[in-house]
Amino acid sequence: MRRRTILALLAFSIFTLAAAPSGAQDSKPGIVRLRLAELHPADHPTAKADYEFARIVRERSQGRIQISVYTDSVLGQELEVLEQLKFGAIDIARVSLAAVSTYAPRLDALQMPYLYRDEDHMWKVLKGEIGKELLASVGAKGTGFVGLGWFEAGSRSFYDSRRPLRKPSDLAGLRIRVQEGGVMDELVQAYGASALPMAFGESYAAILRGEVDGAENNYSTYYSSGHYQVAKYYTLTEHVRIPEIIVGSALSFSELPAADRELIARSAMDSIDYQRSAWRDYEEKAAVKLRAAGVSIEYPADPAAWRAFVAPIYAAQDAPTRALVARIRALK
Ligand code: BDP
Repeated sequence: MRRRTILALLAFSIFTLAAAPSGAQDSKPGIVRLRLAELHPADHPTAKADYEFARIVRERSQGRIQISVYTDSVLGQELEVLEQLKFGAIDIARVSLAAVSTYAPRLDALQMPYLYRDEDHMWKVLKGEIGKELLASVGAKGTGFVGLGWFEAGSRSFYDSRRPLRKPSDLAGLRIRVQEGGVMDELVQAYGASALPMAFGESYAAILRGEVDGAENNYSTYYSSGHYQVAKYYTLTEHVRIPEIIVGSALSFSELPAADRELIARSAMDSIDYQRSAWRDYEEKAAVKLRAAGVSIEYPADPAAWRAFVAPIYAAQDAPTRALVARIRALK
């Protein structure tokens, strides 16, 4: 409650400072200052790539467009950040695609469990026609957003505080934190567990207090968030790849000339390779640190048993989502 009040005040004060388009009210004429919200700490590969994105933008604009990166959720949790993007209090956010899918439902297709053959397949989708169409759907009239680019987020797996999850029925009866927005609740329920949607920043305490038994996330975030300290059984179910997305505020962007909007969007796409390589490095380091911390990391003995639950989730999607899934699957 108290935290929310502080956040609301913070949002308000930022709003009053930034009600005018960020650049236009800068004291130095011609300088455009933009704020980017990031949930992760500064050494997380995704946050590092935010800085790289800001560097590229600054370099290409010869110092004219300056993006300040705010890490560690200081500007709010993801859904709060998206609300602030709508009225231009925040100009850019790096968030999980699941959060944005609340506003751009076509993104549901990218959250289907066991969708891709592998990481390269996902990147073929994101960097190709489908990725372009989906970024456009994020920027459709009325959403309040502009879709700028994608980042890697590995694959997500389940972890819990009770026991290794050796087979799907080990999840039965557990309470699992899921992202707010997105379709992961359907999968968790299919495995017989209860899905508790919750802001990411609240999940560590919720596991610690025993309000939930576990959660699901990628290796890097499981490590960087310290969740491994309170839920030490990590089972590599690798049930979904949910990429990160970089979104702009349609309001802030409407104040920029088209050339600047293009420069920023191109720079977001051009920071992907840096981010993917930072991601790989960090994942390797996280794996070593997790093992050293005594975390139990197991591959399921029978991966097919986990996959056997997902068909009804695909079948429950609307026709446009199912059509997109078919195109994704057909992409070689
Ligand atoms: C992490 C994403 C972050 C999400 C978080 C979550 O990087 O954007 O908010 O998962 O589970 O992997 O909410």
